[in-house]
Amino acid sequence: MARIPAALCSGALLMLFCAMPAGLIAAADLTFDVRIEQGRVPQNMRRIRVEQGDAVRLRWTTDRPIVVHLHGYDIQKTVEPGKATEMTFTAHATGRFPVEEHEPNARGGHSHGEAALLRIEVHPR
Ligand SMILES: [Cu+2]
Repeated sequence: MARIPAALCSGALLMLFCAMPAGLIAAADLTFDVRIEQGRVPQNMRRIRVEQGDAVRLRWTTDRPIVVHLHGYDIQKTVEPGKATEMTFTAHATGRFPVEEHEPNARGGHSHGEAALLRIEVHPR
């Protein structure tokens, strides 16, 4: 597990913290409000950056019913107009994880929209 670099660990008060895995003391609770309009997310929300161990909450709203799927973490939610729908997870796995729209198809499976709604980047701590 990642530890805080020793250079940052001067002083007796920090000793206790520095003995702990960095993820335990620095993880953040992060909430992102994501508005979908006509199946798209505003440009400035298409890349969400978090750090490993963060508790992440996405609060989705939409102007039409839509099914969103966070790949990798494999969380799927149906979002309806008029109420926020939450998607929560702890960012254990690092990497880039797209959230895509799921569209039912004729064979009873699903397909994805042409582009990801957004990507979540989980950076190593
Ligand atoms: Cu999917």
